[in-house]
Amino acid sequence: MQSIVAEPYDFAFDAATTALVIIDMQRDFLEPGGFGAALGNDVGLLRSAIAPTERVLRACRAAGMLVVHTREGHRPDLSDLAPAKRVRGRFPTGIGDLGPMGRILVRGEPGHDIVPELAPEPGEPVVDKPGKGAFYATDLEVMLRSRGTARLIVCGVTTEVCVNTTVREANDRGFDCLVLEDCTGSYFPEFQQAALDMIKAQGGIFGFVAPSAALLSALA
Ligand code: TIU
Repeated sequence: MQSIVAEPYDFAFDAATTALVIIDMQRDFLEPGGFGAALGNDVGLLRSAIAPTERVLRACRAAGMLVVHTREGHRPDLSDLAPAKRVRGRFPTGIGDLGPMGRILVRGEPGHDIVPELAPEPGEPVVDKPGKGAFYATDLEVMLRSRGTARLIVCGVTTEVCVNTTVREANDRGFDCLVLEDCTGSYFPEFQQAALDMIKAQGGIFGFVAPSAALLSALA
């Protein structure tokens, strides 16, 4: 076992039973003209997560860790899009509508792709999810359990939405989660801090939080 300096206390892990999970680092959330922008957000606030996540991705690949990528999005016929999710917000351009990067949050469209800096390599599982949590209506759990994965190192966007939802789902399923704070991002600076605090408070009620440098030095 190795140890990463984290809050509320050190996170013990070994490469064989730990997966790096990168949540929804998609053009739809990180580039202008996608879903994030359609919701009225400044996507520039999320882009600081790309470079540190790139470094973490390289280090975890070199350590031989399982790397899983997730993408939020829907089938082209929108048959997996709950009506409540489709209409929520009453925005003029919604999920399935045509935007500058193709149909918003629809699988196969340019906006649904992971940003080029973090593109999956052949053999790395990509989990397409219709919800905010990566365990809901996906095969993520069976993939992790089949490989003996016990703990997750989590990066991605947004911190209070899909990262938090996924960490809560993982925690209830018995996975130990470490969130790398600089590898996450929120459209709301006040939510960024609160979302990280919620994970590590109360003795790590949902998991652990650390800067990516702490993981990189443990793996070096
Ligand atoms: N809106 C927002 O903050 N996030 C999402 O809709 N999805 C994810 O967080 N991936």
